[in-house]
Amino acid sequence: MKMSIVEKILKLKKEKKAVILAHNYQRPEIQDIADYVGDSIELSRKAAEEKDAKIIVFSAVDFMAESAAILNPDKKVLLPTLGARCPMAQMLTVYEIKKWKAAYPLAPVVLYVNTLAEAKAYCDICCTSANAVEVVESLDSETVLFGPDSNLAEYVRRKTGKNIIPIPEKGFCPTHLLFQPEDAQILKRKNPDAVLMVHPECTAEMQEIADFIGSTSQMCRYARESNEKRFIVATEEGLIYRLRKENPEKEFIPAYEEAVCPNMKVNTLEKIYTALKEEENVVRVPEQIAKRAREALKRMFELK
Ligand code: CIZ
Ligand code: SF4
Repeated sequence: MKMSIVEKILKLKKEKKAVILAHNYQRPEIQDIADYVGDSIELSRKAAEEKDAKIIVFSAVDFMAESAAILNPDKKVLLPTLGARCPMAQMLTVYEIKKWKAAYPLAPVVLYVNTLAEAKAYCDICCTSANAVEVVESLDSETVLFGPDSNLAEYVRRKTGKNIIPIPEKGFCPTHLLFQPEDAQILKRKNPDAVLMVHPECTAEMQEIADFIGSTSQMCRYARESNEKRFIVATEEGLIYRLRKENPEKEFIPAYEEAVCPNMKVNTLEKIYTALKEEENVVRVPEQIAKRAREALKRMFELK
C-alpha cells in the first residue's frame, strides 16, 4: 500500500532521530505533524532540550532556523525551503547598524530576534516581542538603538518612556502592516463581546485600539487563561489554526482574513520530506558570527 506523505515523514523522522519544529505561522498540516509548535525562541529552546535528536527540521523562515543553529551547534538544523526569507530581517544590514552605532556611540543596541545572525553579532542583547520591554528596561541607558521593527520600537518607547531610536528608521513586517484599524473597528462593533488581540508588529494605530497586545506565545497564553470566549486576532493567520485547536470551546475571528506571510507559507509537507530525506538545506552560521550572536541571545535568556 502506498504511504501518505505524513506517514513517510513520520517514518523518516523516527529512523533519523529527527525532531520537527513548526512556527505558529506554519500551514495547519505542518503544525499537525510537528513535535512542537511555538514562537521562534520557544522552538530554539525545545531543540536544545531534545538531547537525543541529531536533526532538527525547523519549519519557519531563515532567521529562526539560524537562531536554532546558533543555540544548537551540535545538531544539524534543516530549513525545509532555503528561500524562506523574512523581509523584515533583511531590512537591517551590518552597514546600517555600524552607521547608527557611530552616531550614538554610548547607546546599547537591542535587536529583535527577527534579524540575520550577522546583525545579531553586532548587538548588545536580543529580544523577542514577548520580552522587548523587560530587555530595554534592564539596560542602564535612557537612549537605546532598537531594530529592525519600528512598530515594536514604538511599543517599547511607549511602555518604557525611554528614547528608543529605531534602526533602520522604518523597518516593518509587510504582513502585519495589512491590518487596518478601520477593519478592526467594524469587527469590534459587530462583536462587542470579543477581545481584540494585536501583535506589536502592527501599526501604532492598531495597537491603540487593542484590548491586548502581545507576541504569538503571549496571545496563546492569554486566550487559554482568560475567561473571555471570543477573540479578534491581529497577527498572521497561521496562529488562528493553533488557537482554535487548543481552545475548541472559544471563538477566534481573524482581524483580516488575508494576513498571510508568504515567506512562512513556502514550506510544505513535501519540502519537509525532501529536506529530511536528503538532509539538505543545512543552516550554517560561521562560528565567529555564531559566537557573538549566541552571546547576545544568552544575555536575553539570562534576564528570565
Ligand atoms: O519570534 C517569533 O516567533 C515571532 C517573530 C513572532 C511572535 O510573535 O512570536
Ligand atoms: Fe517576517 Fe512578518 Fe513573515 Fe514574521 S510574519 S516572518 S516578521 S514577514
